[in-house]
Amino acid sequence: MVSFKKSGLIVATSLLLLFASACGGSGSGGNAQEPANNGGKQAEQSNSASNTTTENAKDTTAESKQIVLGFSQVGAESGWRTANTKSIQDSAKEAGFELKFSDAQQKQENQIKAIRTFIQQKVDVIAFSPVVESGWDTVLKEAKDAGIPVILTDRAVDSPDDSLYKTFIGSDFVEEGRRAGQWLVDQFKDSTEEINIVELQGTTGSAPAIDRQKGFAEVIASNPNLKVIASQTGDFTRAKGKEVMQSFLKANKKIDVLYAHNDDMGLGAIQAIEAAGLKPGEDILIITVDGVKDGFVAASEGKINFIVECNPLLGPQLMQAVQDVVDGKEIEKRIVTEEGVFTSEDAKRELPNRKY
Ligand code: GYE
Repeated sequence: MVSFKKSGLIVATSLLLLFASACGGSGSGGNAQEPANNGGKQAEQSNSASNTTTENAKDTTAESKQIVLGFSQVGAESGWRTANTKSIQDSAKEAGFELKFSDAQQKQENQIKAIRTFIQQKVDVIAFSPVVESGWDTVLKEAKDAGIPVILTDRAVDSPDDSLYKTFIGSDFVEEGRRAGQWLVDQFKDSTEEINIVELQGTTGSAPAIDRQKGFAEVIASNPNLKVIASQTGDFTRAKGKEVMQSFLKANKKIDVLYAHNDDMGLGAIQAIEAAGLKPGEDILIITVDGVKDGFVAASEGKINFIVECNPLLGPQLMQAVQDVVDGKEIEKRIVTEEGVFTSEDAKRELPNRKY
């Protein structure tokens, strides 16, 4: 096993809390100025608003008919997802929207069905977090033809036709992978021995799994000693994370580092590592992504060494985008969320402030 360099940790710690560094901004802006096409819905709405008697004549929007938002969620696979769902439900309530919420249980076919139902119900806006990147063009065209604007949240689609959605609100997953890789590169910059890494990937074909792998691989390539010796999906769940880590441990004598694409898989893997009589965070260094409370607890105990934050609280930004689309305002084609990174030391400090 590789001894963990404390000095490196301290240096990393002092460099951290890079909130809003690479993210926080408006993205490329390439098509950012594309006018929102509301397919005639806005006209309908302002007509009905003008028929409504208002107490405050100036505030016509507040008197408009209630906005109906259809939202298709991936599932309930992780702590991140639970926090994301709550954020969406709370923010819709706060915004005064009617939310039609559908849980796809991690199945694309369920999401497609839900979107078709929303189209039939003539909701004002459809938002969804696509479980995988591919295979959305047909149903998105159906929404477009029905004049219902679509907003992507959390995960992207790989469709070349970006007129099929108004915006994509979410993290830069490649950057998250790079941050994970950079921490590792920094830890082992003076090391001459081979470092064996195992990787627990997220759901196969999902944007965060593809991008977190890509960003990580890109950065660790700078040090040929850093070798990914096994990489398999754990579907973003604790149970699968544990199961796959067990098989990694069986098949490989020397594992120095675990990179898990989310906290939940990392937490499952910790159970497997402990059951094998090893110390997570010492015998095997652990890097995860998300930063949910349970991840923070494990990090503050030294079992996770480094967490790359991925913010699930997308509700307020989503509701703002929904309102803007309904109002016919121009919105950015890409809205990137702000996030940071945390070592065990940071996690100890931050834990009491963690909201999810
Ligand atoms: O990291 C993971 C969840 O799409 C960003 O999905 C999200 C990911 C998150 O299951 O925990």
